[in-house]
Order: sequence, then C-alpha cells, then structure tokens
Amino acid sequence: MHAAEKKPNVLFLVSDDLNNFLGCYGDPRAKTPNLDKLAARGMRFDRAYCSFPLCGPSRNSLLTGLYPNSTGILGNQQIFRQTIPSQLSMPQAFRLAGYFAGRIGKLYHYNVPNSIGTNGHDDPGSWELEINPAGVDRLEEEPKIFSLTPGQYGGALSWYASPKSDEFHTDALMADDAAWILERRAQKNDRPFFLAVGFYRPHTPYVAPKDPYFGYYPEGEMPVVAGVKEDQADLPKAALGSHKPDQDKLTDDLRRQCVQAYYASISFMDAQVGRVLDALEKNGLADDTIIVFTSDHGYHMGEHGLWQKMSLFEESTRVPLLIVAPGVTKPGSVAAAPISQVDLFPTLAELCGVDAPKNLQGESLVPLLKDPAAKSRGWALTQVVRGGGALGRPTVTRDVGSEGKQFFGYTLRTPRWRYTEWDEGRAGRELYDHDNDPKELKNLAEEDAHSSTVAELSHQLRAAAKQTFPPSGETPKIQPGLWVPNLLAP
Ligand SMILES: [Ca+2]
Ligand SMILES: [Ca+2]
Repeated sequence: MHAAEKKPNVLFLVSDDLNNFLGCYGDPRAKTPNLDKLAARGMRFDRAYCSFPLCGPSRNSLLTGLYPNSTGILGNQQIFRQTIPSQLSMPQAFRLAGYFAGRIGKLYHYNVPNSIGTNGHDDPGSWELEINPAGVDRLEEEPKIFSLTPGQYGGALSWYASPKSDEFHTDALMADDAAWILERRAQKNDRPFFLAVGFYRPHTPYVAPKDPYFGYYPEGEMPVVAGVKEDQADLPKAALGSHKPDQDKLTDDLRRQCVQAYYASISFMDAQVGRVLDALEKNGLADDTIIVFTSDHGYHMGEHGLWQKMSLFEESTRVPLLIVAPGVTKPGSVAAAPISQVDLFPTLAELCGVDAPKNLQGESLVPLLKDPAAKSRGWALTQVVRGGGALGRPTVTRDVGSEGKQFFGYTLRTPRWRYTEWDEGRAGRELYDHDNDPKELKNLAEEDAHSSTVAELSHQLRAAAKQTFPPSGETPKIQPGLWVPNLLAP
C-alpha cells in the first residue's frame, strides 16, 4: 500500500473510573502533565458524558455506538454478544476495513481487581491480539490493601500506597506492551492499526506507587466536601440511591486518605499514558495517528455525600475526552457543546473512512473537531437503573416503574441545564442551572419560577430517551444459549 493511501491509525486510550480531576480540566491539585500535554495538542471536550455511569453498560455502549437500551446491557458481567450478537463493535468494524486491531487491558468490562490478567468479559471478535498483564497490584499486594469492607476491593472504597515502583504495576506493564506493539507496527508498516489500551487505574483499589505519586498529595491538604446535609435536603431519594452502607464508616481522616489515593492513582495512570505517547512519537507514528483519551464514566469523591459512580450528577456522568486528529484538530482547542460517548464510533469511522453500521445512535463529532463552534446535537443523555437490584440483573423495558421492580433515571445535559427524571418524574425530578450552580447544589425542579423550563426539558428528555431504543420496537434481552464470556478469576 502506498503511503498516500494509508488510513490513519487510532490509539484509543481509556482509563477506568476517572472523573475530570485533571490539570487540563482546571483541577487545582492534579499533577497530570502528560494528559495536559495531550490536551494542548488537540481538542478538549468540556461537556462529554457517558451513557450509563457503570463500567459494563458504559463500555458496551461506547464500543458499539448504541445506547444501553439498545445493547440490552444495563449491568456488569454481560456483553452485547448475548443480546445483539451480530452487531459490529467499533474495533471489529476497523478490523473488517483492514486494520490491525489490538487490545491491552480493560476495554470491555472486567471485575477489578479480580479479572486483571484475564480476558475479563471480552469480545474476541473485536481484536486479533489481546494482552492481559498483571502486576504486583493484582498478584502480591491485595492482603495489604486497606478496604472499608475488609476483603473486598473492587466495589468497596479501598487503597494502598505501594512500596513497589512503577514498572511492577499492571498499568505500567500495559504501557510496555503498547510500546512493543507500536514498535512492531512501525516496523511492519503493512496495515493501519486500532490499538486500544484500557488502564485499570484509578478504579478501586487505588493502588499506586507511594513514591512519587502519594507524595504529590499531602493527606492534610486533601479536601473534604462540606454542607452535605443541607445539600441533600432538596433531593429525591433516588438521586442518592448509589450510596453504599459501608461508606457510613468514613471519617474525615479516611475521606482525606481516600482522596489522596484516588489522585495518586490518577497521576500514576497519567505517567503510563505519557510512556505510550512517547513510544508513538519515537516510532515516528504521531503524525499518522488519531489519539483518543477518555474514561468509562465519572466518579464522586464525596460530592452530595456520594462516592464512586451510579449517580446522575455531573461528577458521575461527565468524562474527560481528549482527541488529537492530525490535520483536523487545532492545538489547544476546546469544545463546549454537550456530547455523548456514543458519538465516538461514528466520529472515528468518519475520520478513518471505515464503514460503520447504519444503526449507530450517536453523531459524528468531526464538524466539532474542525470547528468547536459548529452546530451539534446540543444535548447528552445519561441513564441509570434504580430498585430491583441496580447492580444485579436489570432488564431493558419500556414499562419502567411497573410493579415497583425497577425504574430508570434519565438525565439530560444541555449547555446550561441538567434536568433529571426518576421513574418518569414519579420518584422525583431535579433541575440545575450550570450558569449559576456548577456544583448542582440547588434543585430548582419544584420552583414555580422554573416550571416552563422543566416542561420544556421534560419534553426534550423524553424525546431523547425514545431515541435510545432500537427502531424495531424489540427491546434486546439476554438470550439463553448464546456464548457466555470466559470468566473469571475467583
Ligand atoms: Ca469503570
Ligand atoms: Ca441540593
């Protein structure tokens, strides 16, 4: 193939449970020099949102370009091959277009830390090469990890300042593997590549080398969110439904340690991103490679009294998104339009001239990449499930709330507002004015002065939610007998 005909490569970097605690997003504490440098090279999306603030549903959605109501995946431990088996995933579409597609670490859902070093709930059809390293964080250090629920590390708040340096940890081993693949790809230079690297940090347990990363964040200087009781007074119960009982054990000292370890894990992950980007540069690939960096959903560090994910507040739904597209994005550009991660598949397909399935539900961000003021959809929709065991086996249904078994929360983000309905409003509504209340502290939904805004946004939210279902009218369900992914370390 002649160089002129060659399609661009894609380096797709995704972090796990990372919110916007990054220097390039204005965080006052974060030491993230590599991601800051990446943001300066291309476009930073300031209002990027996941479709569902939980690993499995979000990743299935992002990698298929379909909302969770169309993948049928509303919980972890499941994959879209069990619900919509013939749908092409994004990396699979690239493979069919002649790309080398490789995966290192967590792209589809994994139980962290137990599935580190395995294929997790992977989709083999998406890749021709999969690499699953495991470092000391998985293999040696678990007995030393502090956890709010002793013995549990993935769901419970848990952390450890490791005495072992970077090169022993899983995310650093993944950066090594990425560098190796990039070198091989540059040598062979036969096909373009789609290389996906899924870092595990800063997902719990927050394990990172003590030196230097914990030292960047002195425990006594870590913030503790104040005024939680007053803030919660105007909230429907469902808005706080992601609270876990063991989090009542948190003292302010533990909160500060938790925040410190979360930040330390972010800086450690940032250093590994830097090593992958250095390898891209060193192998002469940077000018021909589109770089995407994002996370699978946002994360709470005590805002509204919440920790981790599964809420519909800004902190849990918003994700970092940086895109460098050589010849398309301008250095240091910023897009303020609300966008969704379902938009990534159509975007990369357009940038690379790859045929995408016709049923994708997002829209290409290429106009925004060229001009951040370009017209776009103007909203992003995120959903979650409450009741009926939201972390168990929720199912897609249009009859939400019926029989009191489970109900959906939907939240719509526009440039100015966040509007949320729980069980179509029957279990509460929330309205926040981001022009005046970026922390979403004052719920305006029941105030007369805002009734016309609520009516308008409610109409818009329901129209948007309708678009998240497949046009056939059939809601996807787990089909018995279909391939069940290879599981799992105990
Ligand atoms: Ca996650
Ligand atoms: Ca409030």
